[in-house]
Amino acid sequence: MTETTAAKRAIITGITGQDGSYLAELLLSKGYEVHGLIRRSSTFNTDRIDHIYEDAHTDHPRLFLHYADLTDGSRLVTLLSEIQPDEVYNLAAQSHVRVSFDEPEYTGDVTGLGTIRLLEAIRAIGLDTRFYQASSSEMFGATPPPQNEETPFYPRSPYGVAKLYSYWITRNYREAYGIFATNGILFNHESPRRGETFVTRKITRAVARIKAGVQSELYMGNLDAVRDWGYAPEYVEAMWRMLQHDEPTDFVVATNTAYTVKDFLQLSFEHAGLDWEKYVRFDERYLRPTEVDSLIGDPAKAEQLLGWKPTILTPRLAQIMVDADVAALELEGGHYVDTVQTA
Ligand code: NDP
Ligand code: GDR
Repeated sequence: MTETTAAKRAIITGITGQDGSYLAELLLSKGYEVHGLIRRSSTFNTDRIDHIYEDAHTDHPRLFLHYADLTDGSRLVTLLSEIQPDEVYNLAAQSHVRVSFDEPEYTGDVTGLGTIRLLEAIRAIGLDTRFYQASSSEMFGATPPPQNEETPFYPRSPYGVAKLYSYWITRNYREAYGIFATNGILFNHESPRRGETFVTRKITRAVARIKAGVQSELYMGNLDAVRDWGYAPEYVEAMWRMLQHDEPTDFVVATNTAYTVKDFLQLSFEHAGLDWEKYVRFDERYLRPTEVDSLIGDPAKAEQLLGWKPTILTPRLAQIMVDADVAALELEGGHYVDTVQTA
């Protein structure tokens, strides 16, 4: 007799985002049934997952999409009780730091209170599930590097403050109710799927356009900020490993390397044979009222307890992203649609 084990069932909030799309791929490759929460939008917003979507009418689909929003608590209760997931990955957020200064209340509602709505749904239903919270190095803010799990927090934006609420409420529900709830404190991680208004993608997309002759200048803010940039597909592997660990605890995920925005400009432009100083201009609208000067993470705990180690570091990352943007532009025949960028 053959023994069959039921596939694990996971919910991913933020499945249409950079990380959600890579995590969905990873879980599907491991045999999971994946349920993604998506927002209703007036235009399609599933570009990053279209290649893995299976029509519900096909035989045995394993990816299901449900309309939901982190501001709608009753919808979360309904969905969680219907789906009965083994694992919940909370990746949804208003995730742009600069935008959080423009929309602080909304950011608090989604990026902060959204997490308690999910955790309350789990508690109220009495679900036996494992919970992953997408915490951020932005919580360290003004505390100097290197940062690890013991470093004191000092957030510097409405986004960072909202993430800190989510971090603590995740710990509180773990301690108060015994929920298997884990914080992954992830440092910046990028990929060709990175949103176009984050600094790395803004740069690599501009490099492709400048090389193709469809853009002549790139307006930027603070070039001196130091970041620890890793590769998103490797970071979603760390998320999954956290929920397979035998006990819930919090982990820093980072590469322990440091580059400035200026370094990233240089690496990206040079890869395309261009001199960044000829094209980059300053625009103060890209500055933040309070900046996070330097984030460099120490991932020793993740390496020791999860066996997780990054292999793609910033110089290679810049090349991967430039190559992908150059290829995407060629595919579109050089006619990249110009979009309005205010962040
Ligand atoms: P993205 O901005 O690419 O994706 C955010 C996701 O959240 C999108 O799917 C978005 O939907 C969804 N979302 C936004 N608002 C709501 C809402 N009100 N209700 C439901 N869903 C919503 O982020 P990343 O993939 O880069 O990051 C994933 C998570 O990890 C985020 O929480 C981010 O803050 C956090 N993080 C990211 C780091 C990074 O370097 N990338 C580092 C540390 C933490 P839509 O597509 O419709 O906009
Ligand atoms: P960050 O990422 O704020 O670290 O948050 P972002 O790429 O937006 O900025 C990184 C650094 O670059 C500087 N910068 C600019 N940034 C943008 N976006 N646009 C510019 O033109 C520009 N010029 C200079 C910024 O001032 C900053 O110092 C990201 C997000 O993914 C969060 O959700 C996540 O939690 C953290 O990383 C870890």
